[in-house]
Amino acid sequence: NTNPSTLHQDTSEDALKFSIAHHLKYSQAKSPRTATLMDHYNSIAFAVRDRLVEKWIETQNRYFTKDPKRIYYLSMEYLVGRALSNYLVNLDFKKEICRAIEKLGLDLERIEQNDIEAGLGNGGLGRLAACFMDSMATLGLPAMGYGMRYEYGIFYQKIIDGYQVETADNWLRKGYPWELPRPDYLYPIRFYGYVQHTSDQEGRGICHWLDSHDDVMAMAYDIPIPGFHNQTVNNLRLWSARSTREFDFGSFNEGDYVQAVTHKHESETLSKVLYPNDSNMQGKELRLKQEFFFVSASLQDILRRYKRNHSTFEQFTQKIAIQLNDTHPALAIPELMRLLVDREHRPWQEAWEIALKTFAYTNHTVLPEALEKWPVGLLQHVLPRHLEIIYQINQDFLSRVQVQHPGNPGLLKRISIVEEQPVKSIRMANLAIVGSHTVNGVAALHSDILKKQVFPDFNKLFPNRFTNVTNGITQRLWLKSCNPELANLLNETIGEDWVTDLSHMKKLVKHIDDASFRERWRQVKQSNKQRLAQYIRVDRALRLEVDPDTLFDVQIKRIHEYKRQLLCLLHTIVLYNRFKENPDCDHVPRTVMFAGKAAPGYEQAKLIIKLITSVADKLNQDVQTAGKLKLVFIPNYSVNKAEGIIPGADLSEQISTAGMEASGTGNMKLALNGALTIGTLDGANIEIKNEVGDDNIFIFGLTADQVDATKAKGYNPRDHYENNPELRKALDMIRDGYFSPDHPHLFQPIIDALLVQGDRFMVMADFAGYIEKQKEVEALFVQPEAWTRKSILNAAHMGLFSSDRAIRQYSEQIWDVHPLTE
Ligand code: DL6
Repeated sequence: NTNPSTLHQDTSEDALKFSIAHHLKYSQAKSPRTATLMDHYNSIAFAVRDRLVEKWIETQNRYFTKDPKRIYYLSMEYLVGRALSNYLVNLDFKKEICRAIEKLGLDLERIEQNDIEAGLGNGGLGRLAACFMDSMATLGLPAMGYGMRYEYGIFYQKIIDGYQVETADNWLRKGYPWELPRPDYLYPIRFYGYVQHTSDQEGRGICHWLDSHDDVMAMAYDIPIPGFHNQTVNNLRLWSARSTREFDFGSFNEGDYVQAVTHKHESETLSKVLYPNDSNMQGKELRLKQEFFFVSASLQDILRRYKRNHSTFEQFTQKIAIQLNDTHPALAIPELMRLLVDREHRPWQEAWEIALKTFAYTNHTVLPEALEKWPVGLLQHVLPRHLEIIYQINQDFLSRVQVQHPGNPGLLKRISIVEEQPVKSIRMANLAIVGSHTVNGVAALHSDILKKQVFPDFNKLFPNRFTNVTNGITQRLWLKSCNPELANLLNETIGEDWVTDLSHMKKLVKHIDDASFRERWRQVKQSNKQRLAQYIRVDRALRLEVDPDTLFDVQIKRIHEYKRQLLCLLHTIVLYNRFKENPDCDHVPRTVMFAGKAAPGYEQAKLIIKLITSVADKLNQDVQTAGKLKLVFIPNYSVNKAEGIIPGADLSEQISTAGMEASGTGNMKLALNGALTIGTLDGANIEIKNEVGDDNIFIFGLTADQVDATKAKGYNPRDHYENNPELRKALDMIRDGYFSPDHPHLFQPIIDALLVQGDRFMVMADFAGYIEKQKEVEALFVQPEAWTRKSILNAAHMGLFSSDRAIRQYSEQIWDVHPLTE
């Protein structure tokens, strides 16, 4: 097929071959002789993209003509992972493209090594947004994601001398063939200046935002998001900062050319880099500007689209739902008010009613240090009009409450959007709650804690506002794509429906007594473990021999004290000591694996990485324990690394202090791939336990209530140290430099946090229970049949944890947005 009008829709092997060759020549200007792997990658990407474009345009046309209610998902982060492999999962011509690539004499595996990974997120929150985009398209929902096109995504983690060293992730350096620049979607974003109020001839107030400066333009880049084997291709629109000067050639001509170019450079720093903190609010001016930049561009774009079909705002809330992914986009609330009141001249009250019916807010953390607060002084300086609007929203809100609850200044102080002490600040969570019709947590326990402990006053004031939507993951990436052997076994055993309806996994229960099925299940796991072992053996940063017959014990997530990598590490040291003291003991051989990044400014987390790598150095060289215990820190954890590790895991470590992990989603990915969980009653672990049954999960430790009660009683972590000889020995080794002979006091801050500063995350209190549970894990692991049964049961009961279910719940219960497929 060489007919240009139909070629791009033709997904036959021949047409794809033709397209790839065509793009090599005409998009890359290369011949097969001079082409690099990257050229081939780009040619394949363009051939695939061509075939998405047709459906992409059709989908957008359908939305335009049918004008359904749309959901706009606002998120500062999207951790989408590798592009080509991602697209291949959902395309209904995967076989054809693979064959076309092969016929052209190309090696897909090598080409995929060049696949570009967009790391535009820190961790759970960003990966959730990416899973949600996949589910929205697969369900055929009229949805659009808005985010930031950071030039540098999450930093690249190297381990040098055992320490984390960050380098910049310049993911765009070779171009990104999947995105389409849209220089025609361009919005001015203003900063600074001051506000002046005047009135028009009829005496109505008019507000002027004057003398703004350092303004920038937001330019759109679009990335297609195809649903799985369907007709929907949604849009992920990411904003990039451009200098206003670039579009104002006059100023170049005014004289100072160099100054003008310098200014251009400075304004473009706005979308340069993703802030690498996932649980700590830093209060930096650049971050505030990024948040506003992204929100303002998205809202201007949403309004422009709405106004194409509507001349009044009457239908706004029947056509538009906006989900705020945490408070990072919460400035959308005052920004929508500004656009409606100042620009569209709608009365304040009408604008407020619109805003309230439009926004919903998802909270992702209860850690106080992660809750965003912006100093009033900074807001006044950067966004003077928005501060006024926030004050007005707060005043209206507090006046209403005062009428309902007179004489309660304590209440007003607690719920106020403005915090007076220690630094006068805007509480973004309070703003998001007051300005949203629905607020949700991301797991049952988390939503409960939000209602009862974090925002109890709001819950009383707005009893119907708070709800729960437990997180989910897309099985297309986290099973079908990352674990093809297991996917094939499932297809043969229960059919392929699980790909779009994960509840079908429960059909596996019927096969649990089939010994040959169990054998095949084990073989799949073993083969995945071998692949993982091979990676660890050949990876240049690791080069370590690990035995795939050992128990693969995995903790992969951001490094944070509340996630308690230390607990897992202490257990590893205990095992080491036991093996050394009693070489004949019958402990099960293990390979403990960690992976995760620490926020660059989070010293304690970085020291934990150094401790892990130091223990690993000692332990992996010890001939006495060789073959029994290995410890691996896999550097630069990313979506792609997770895809490699998860299918090979036996044991999933989900051991956060109860009450602190909002949900977790790694817990779901690992269980779906047949790992058994050792975990606390925290986040979604509780729901996983309810689904898989108490006998199929290893639960230990204090509950969230017990954590509070223990702290209230006066918790003394030293008691545990003094009364538990194995714990004491492990800590003494760390303290006395056993793992850091050249710097004996290197790890003192870790010891101090546990024993001197009160052990905020209750590592000591949960230690004994954890160690005991690990014995149960071992006892089961030596019975492969019993282990396999539980592994199958875990995967079988993961139906609830599909992001398809989560998105269905959001769309029906919160957004009132419905599939539009034709
Ligand atoms: O909801 C997604 C994910 C949860 O699964 C994790 O439990 C939670 O820690 C994470 N939160 C963040 C913090 N961001 N903020 N704010 O990433 O969200």
